[in-house]
Amino acid sequence: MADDPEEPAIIGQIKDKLIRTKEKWAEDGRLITGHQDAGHANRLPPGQKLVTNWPVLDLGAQPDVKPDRWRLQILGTVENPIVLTLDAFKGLPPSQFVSDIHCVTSWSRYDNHWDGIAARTIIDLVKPKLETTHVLFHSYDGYTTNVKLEVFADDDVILAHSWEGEPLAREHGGPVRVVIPKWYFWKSAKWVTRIVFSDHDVPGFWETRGYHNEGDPWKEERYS
Ligand SMILES: Nc1nc2c(c(=O)[nH]1)N[C@H]1C(S)=C(S)[C@@H](COP(=O)(O)O)O[C@H]1N2
Ligand SMILES: [Mo]
Repeated sequence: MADDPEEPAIIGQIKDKLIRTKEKWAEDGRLITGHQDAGHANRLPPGQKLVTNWPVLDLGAQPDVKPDRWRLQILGTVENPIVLTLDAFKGLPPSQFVSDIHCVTSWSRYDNHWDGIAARTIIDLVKPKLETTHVLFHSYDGYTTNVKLEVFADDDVILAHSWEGEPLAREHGGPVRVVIPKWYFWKSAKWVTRIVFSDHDVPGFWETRGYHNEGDPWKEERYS
């Protein structure tokens, strides 16, 4: 429905050329060093470069989601599907985590301070049914990305509304984004609006365009 504020229709404005370039990188296996660091001997995963700024990556649209219009729908194979307003979301028990960012385009950024609601808190709230194996995130720009339930349930995963003590900026996914620190950053959906629990895997935006289905930076799971 075009006039449904919860149903993003921005996907038509996305940067098709940029997406084609990244698909081509995936085809060519660009940035793959072939060196693994499964034991995390180094803090910086193979092929990554440390940055101190915070680059912005998107599909060409940065949805302007007003806090009072923001909704988070959590549905699928759960006992308690729920729709949260931003106030209700922020009323859940809070968590704070510090984590490193590793982007597949080869930059990493250390020690990011996040405030928000832990994935574990969300999981306790909605209670995934036994058959649940995967989670798919949907964003206001039409972006999607998928992870296994166990990846979402990891104890460092957060739905962040603040970074370095300030509300998360619009270009970085505010009001609320997902942060999955152990995976490349494309798995961390910005402007998240829907979390669908499922008994099967549904590949997301980049996962259907040549990116790896998992995304472990220590194994260089960049492309499929
Ligand atoms: N909704 C949405 N989430 C997204 C993306 C996007 O285009 N749309 N890009 C992904 C990619 S590829 C990366 S590297 C990070 C970038 O986050 P940043 O702009 O805050 O650095 O967001 C991820 N989440
Ligand atoms: Mo990325």
